[in-house]
Amino acid sequence: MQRSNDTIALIATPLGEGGIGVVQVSGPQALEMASKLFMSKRATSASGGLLPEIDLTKAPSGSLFYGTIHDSKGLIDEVLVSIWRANGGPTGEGLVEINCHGGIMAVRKTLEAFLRLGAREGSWEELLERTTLYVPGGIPQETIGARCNVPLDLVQKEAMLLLPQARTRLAVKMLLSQYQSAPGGLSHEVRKLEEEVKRLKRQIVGCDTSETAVGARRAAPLLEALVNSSPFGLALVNPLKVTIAGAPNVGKSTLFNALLGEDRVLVHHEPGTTRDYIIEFISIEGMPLELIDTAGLREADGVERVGVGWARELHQEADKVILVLDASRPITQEEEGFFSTLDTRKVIPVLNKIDVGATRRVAPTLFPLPPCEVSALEGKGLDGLRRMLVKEFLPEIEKGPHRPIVFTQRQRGLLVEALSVARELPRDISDCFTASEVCEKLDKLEVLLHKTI
Ligand SMILES: Nc1nc2c(ncn2[C@@H]2O[C@H](COP(=O)(O)OP(=O)(O)OP(=O)(O)O)[C@@H](O)[C@H]2O)c(=O)[nH]1
Ligand SMILES: [Mg+2]
Repeated sequence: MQRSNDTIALIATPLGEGGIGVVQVSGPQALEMASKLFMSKRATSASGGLLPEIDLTKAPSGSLFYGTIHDSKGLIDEVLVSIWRANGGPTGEGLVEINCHGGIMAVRKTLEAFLRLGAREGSWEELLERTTLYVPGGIPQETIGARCNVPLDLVQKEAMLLLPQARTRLAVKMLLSQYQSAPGGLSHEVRKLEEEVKRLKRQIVGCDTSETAVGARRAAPLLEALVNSSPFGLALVNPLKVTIAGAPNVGKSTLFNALLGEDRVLVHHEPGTTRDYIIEFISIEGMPLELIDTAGLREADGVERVGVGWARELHQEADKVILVLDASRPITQEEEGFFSTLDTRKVIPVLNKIDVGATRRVAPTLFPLPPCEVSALEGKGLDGLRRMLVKEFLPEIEKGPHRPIVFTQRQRGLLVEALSVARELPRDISDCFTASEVCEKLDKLEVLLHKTI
């Protein structure tokens, strides 16, 4: 692994009110700098004379110390400091993590103290760039040297960068699974394929070209399975946008609150109550969804007109639109007018207020899907609607998060390309391909697989 020769320091937690704030320092000078600023509590609270000060530069990797951080002006904060040495630490170089009290001042001043000693202010992405394979629970003694200082591959870095934004437990599990690079993860699967392509390339010299080509063609179904996992993986990390559309007063906000499980937005019997749009995240079967309540669609004036304009734009951009109809009254011409402006493929029709009386059937030709019958007020029929919202992901959810799953557009783009190259290879040995044609395709395949991880 290439070592960086500067030491970076950064605030790893969001600045603001909170219990703790963490400053991380990584690089060849990290431990030395920390030992200049840190004073252990053992040295200051001894009952029978002072104990010798702890020397962080000599302390064992993975140890944690309680004490204080000082600069030339005096005490900054009472802290916990953990340290890792180059060998066996997550960044493959000295790493110090200072757990300060939360808030802005203590964390900022601690960072500044390191910057004054020569550290450069870095970013979390930069720290990740230096991060090597981390084995939870520590690296077993016998594998030290073999496994430590293995830089994270691209897939692992992407997983780490996306983890803080994960909104559901399923998304976290999926990302951790891909991060661990163990069998069953995306990197592992792609690396295996790459090794196989390399092996076939070596074999092609002095061997039957057609057989090699047919062997390489076996990559196609594996790549296809990876590409097919991408809608699920992408939706786990980039929640689908779901808007709630409909005429004023049909119960959009009531439904929004019911799906969210709290009274987040104002509900009123007067049409035109919601003017702004309101965004909240919900989880259905572990799938994160961005749910957006909007103004009721109708010809309006003034502020309401602006809200209706926004609503129309949001429905255009949405991945899915829950179209709410009022079961207690017939569909109006105005409603039919805006139905025609929606992309019917993404519409999930919902017939609300079924508690009021006999439900009215919507013409089956109007939308590809039959409407979900619900009472947002009484919470009836909501499970059916929830299932409908994640219908296409149910088989993937069933298979679980611990398998190779494509979760970024970058990975998807490269694997789609690799799949099309694999498909160009012959299915059986009767197809005539020259050795140089097969070699060219294997080269392309190898490059694409290599770029993915
Ligand atoms: N009986 C019954 N009433 C409902 C139901 N859902 C909503 N309502 C009532 O319908 C009225 C309008 O509800 P809202 O949720 O504010 O309707 P909206 O579509 O958001 O209306 P706008 O914001 O004006 O576009 C309120 O009086 C609700 O209590 C339902 O399932 N059954
Ligand atoms: Mg409303």
